[in-house]
Amino acid sequence: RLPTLAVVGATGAVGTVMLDILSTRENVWGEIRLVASARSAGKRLTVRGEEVEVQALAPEVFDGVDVAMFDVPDEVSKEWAPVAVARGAVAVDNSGAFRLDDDVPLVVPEVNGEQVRNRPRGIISNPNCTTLSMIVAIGALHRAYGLTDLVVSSYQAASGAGQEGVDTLHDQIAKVSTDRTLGSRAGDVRAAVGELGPFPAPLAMNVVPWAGSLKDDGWSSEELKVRNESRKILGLPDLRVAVTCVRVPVVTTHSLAIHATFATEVDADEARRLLASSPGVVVQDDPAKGEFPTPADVVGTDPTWVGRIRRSIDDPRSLDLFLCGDNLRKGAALNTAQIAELLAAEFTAG
Ligand code: 2RA
Repeated sequence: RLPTLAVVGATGAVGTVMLDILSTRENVWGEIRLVASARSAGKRLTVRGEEVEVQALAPEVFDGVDVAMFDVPDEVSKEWAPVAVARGAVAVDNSGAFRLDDDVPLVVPEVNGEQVRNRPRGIISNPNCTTLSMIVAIGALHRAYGLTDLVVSSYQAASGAGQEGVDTLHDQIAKVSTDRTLGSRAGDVRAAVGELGPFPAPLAMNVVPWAGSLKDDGWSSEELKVRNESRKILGLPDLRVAVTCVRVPVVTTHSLAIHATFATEVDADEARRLLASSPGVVVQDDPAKGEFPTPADVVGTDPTWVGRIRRSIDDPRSLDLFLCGDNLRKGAALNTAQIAELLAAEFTAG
């Protein structure tokens, strides 16, 4: 018997990408049940070429389910993932509700896939999209050189803030696109865009050094997630991490500029070769030909794209690089699907 999968949050931004991913990857599932809030119940969505009716979230929808994926807000996961587990499912959760729980593994299959078996609560967490956009490449470099310090600046896409973020960016771009005088006086873009939506400043014609909520000492929740999740996934509880998260006027695909320091000396050509041979990573690094990853070229693809790989001028143990990853695919739905596939293999093997 092929295992039964429930997709909770099937109608959201990540849920929509999930249905596409489930329709194009190898089919390892028997029944796929689509679940969402009562508001979306009754809608019909296509997965694997078949229309499936969305069911309202309720304890009974988990009966007979082997794996339940959650792409819902933290408070919904917190309440409902344990319900799915109590009904016999393993929960794979893409919210922040359980990521730092010691009894919940935080899994990236290319980096620490073996951790899926270590799940005392029956829950496995999927990392935040910003961590996920870099961690496959960083994990490969860590295996070779032993990571000691990570300095990260993110360039995060609007879709990280959901459909409202995407709609706000498009609305703002439409409002600033015809006035060619804009961008030359302080406040003129702010006056032109009107609604800020989920962002604290205009996103069109701008960059915004903020994502998430305010935490102690001026750090944002997003910056702390990148630090704490990287430490947990890499198994480096003392890793020194400094992060500045910035939102940029890109619809989808997060980019990160990284300065990584290792225990041993590094070599840029060797790093390029080992990244190029790592599953889930593509190296695009020929600046003489104008070749490096950009979000506009990477969006819609699965791998982490890495370029601008340089050995630090001042420290032979440090690498500087730039990478891009689709925040809705590897950054969310794809990684969740990969974790679920590891579970499906367990169930199928009996
Ligand atoms: C963002 N990482 O980009 C968040 C979404 N999970 O805002």
